[in-house]
Amino acid sequence: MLVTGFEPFGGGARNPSGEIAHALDGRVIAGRRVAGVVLPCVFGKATRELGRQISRHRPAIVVCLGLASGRAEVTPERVAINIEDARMPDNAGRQPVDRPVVRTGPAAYWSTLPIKAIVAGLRSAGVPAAVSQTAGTFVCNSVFYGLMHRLQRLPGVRGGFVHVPAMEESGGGAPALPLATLIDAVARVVEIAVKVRRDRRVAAGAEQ
Ligand code: PCA
Repeated sequence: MLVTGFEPFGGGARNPSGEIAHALDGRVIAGRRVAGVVLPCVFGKATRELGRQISRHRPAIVVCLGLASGRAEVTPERVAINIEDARMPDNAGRQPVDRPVVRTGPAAYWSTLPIKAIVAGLRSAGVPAAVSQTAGTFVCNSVFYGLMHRLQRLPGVRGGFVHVPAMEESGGGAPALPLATLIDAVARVVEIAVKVRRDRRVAAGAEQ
């Protein structure tokens, strides 16, 4: 199992996604050892680092995490799109506009995580959750697309992306959950991803 998060970006002091990955590093969930890694919030560099970590750990499942400030729910992403379009600079000052992630790649890739089962499992544990239909066009979507592009060559390895809300510990006015709740939620996501191979067939928003 590989779980990744990001370093802080956009002037934020902390990023729950990286802290969750760090907290889960070395844990055993559903019999699988988790490697937790923090990626730089830099277009291209983050995806290359993810690739190195996949080669190193040879995971059966990859769950990439990112912060979606403003969202109140844990949101497994349905689809990665082949575009980078940044409304603010990444941590290296890069700000691509209308640039494909992979020049010769298809328009989009679907997550191969059981996103509906994940939403239902989180809700039944009392964690607000919803399927998201877009991971945006910043570094998170770029890493998600790069992940799914790479997994085309690794049959049997499943993966996807989950955005998390801000954490209460950061303060500020954004909707937020305690970091401990987010860590538990992602542990549950990992467990569901291991156990559920065929997703539930129920419309997004009607998972429970
Ligand atoms: N969230 C940003 C990039 C890094 C992160 O944690 C995003 O949603 O693209």
